[in-house]
Amino acid sequence: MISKKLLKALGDQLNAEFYSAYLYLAMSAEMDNAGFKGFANWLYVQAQEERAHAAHMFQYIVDRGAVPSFGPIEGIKGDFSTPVKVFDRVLKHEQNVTKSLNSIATIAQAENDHATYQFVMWYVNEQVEEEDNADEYLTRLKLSEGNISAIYNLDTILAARVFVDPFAGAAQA
Ligand code: OFO
Repeated sequence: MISKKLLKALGDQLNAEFYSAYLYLAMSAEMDNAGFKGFANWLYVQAQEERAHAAHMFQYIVDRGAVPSFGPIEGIKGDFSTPVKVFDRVLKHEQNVTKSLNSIATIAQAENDHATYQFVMWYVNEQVEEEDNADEYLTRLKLSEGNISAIYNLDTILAARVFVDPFAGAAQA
């Protein structure tokens, strides 16, 4: 049986994963209309990944015999008019996500809920890559500022990203 405290934390994280998907879709739309099709593609794929994170978390909560609360998903605010502004926000956002996942792991550990600890550690470890990607692209964009061909070069690289379900092959109830 999952504790109320852990259920609340996982439910909030489920909401946060949907918020992440929403955020990345908002950024993708802005980048697409600003002519950066590659950044738009990367962000759209990121939104697909966030929805997969949410679906996996939903299934875990249900498999533990619980029902998450479905609170409202926060609206998206922010200035996403340039790639630098977008990736600055992506990095900050992912750093915050890492903090909340770490705090779920801490609660699970304190409650000796090893299953939830192990479950959430997949997300914690995934954040290393999420932060690293955002940091790398932000650094490259800052170095390229004013050099449109360098920015378009990165845009072309990110256009190649395709969605791969991170849980493909994982057992689903
Ligand atoms: Fe779900 O990993 Fe980003 O936010």
